[in-house]
Amino acid sequence: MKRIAFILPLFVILFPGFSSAQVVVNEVLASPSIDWDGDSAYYYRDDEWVEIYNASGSPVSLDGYWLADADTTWRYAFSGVLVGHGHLVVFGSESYAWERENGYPAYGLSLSNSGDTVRLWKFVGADSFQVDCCTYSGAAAGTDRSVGRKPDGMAEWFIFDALNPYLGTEPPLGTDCPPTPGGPNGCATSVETESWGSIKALFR
Ligand SMILES: [Ca+2]
Ligand SMILES: [Ca+2]
Ligand SMILES: [Ca+2]
Repeated sequence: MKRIAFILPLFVILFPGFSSAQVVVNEVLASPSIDWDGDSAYYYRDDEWVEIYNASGSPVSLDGYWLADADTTWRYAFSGVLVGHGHLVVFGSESYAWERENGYPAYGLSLSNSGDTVRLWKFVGADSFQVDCCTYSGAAAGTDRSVGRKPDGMAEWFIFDALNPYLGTEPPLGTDCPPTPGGPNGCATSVETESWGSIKALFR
């Protein structure tokens, strides 16, 4: 027991920004104005989304992971396996379909545009506990802005506001990066562009 008690604080000291949960809420888009779920139609309920992320390097079974809103109304139950460092998005349309299928109040993810809380729970046998929780502000829920961890899985949150710049100085701050449902948070690296640039430079 003593050894565990020692290792944990050491881990926190070495990785102070790292979230201790294995699967975390990684990015949230509460106020869509475009077709984010790809069904060729915009709908305020269906095009909201929540991204989860496996912060570990190993696959995690998502059986028993449930998504809930501020007052712990169940919005979605995950299944399948999330690969190490993998991202998974739940759109409002999927949440709505799950609620209807399973007899829950059907409102989709129900992410308020004036600030809200997203909860990730885990059921293990008869036990259940909250794995992760994200409360966002109204500024972070501006139209087509997402709010999330950067880098993925870490403790610091930013606004991904390329589609609707957030100029405020109150954190979480804007990044000029676009929302990234299902992909790493932040601006995509331009490795390919840079490589091509350096090849061209050789022939100048
Ligand atoms: Ca909303
Ligand atoms: Ca849509
Ligand atoms: Ca993302």
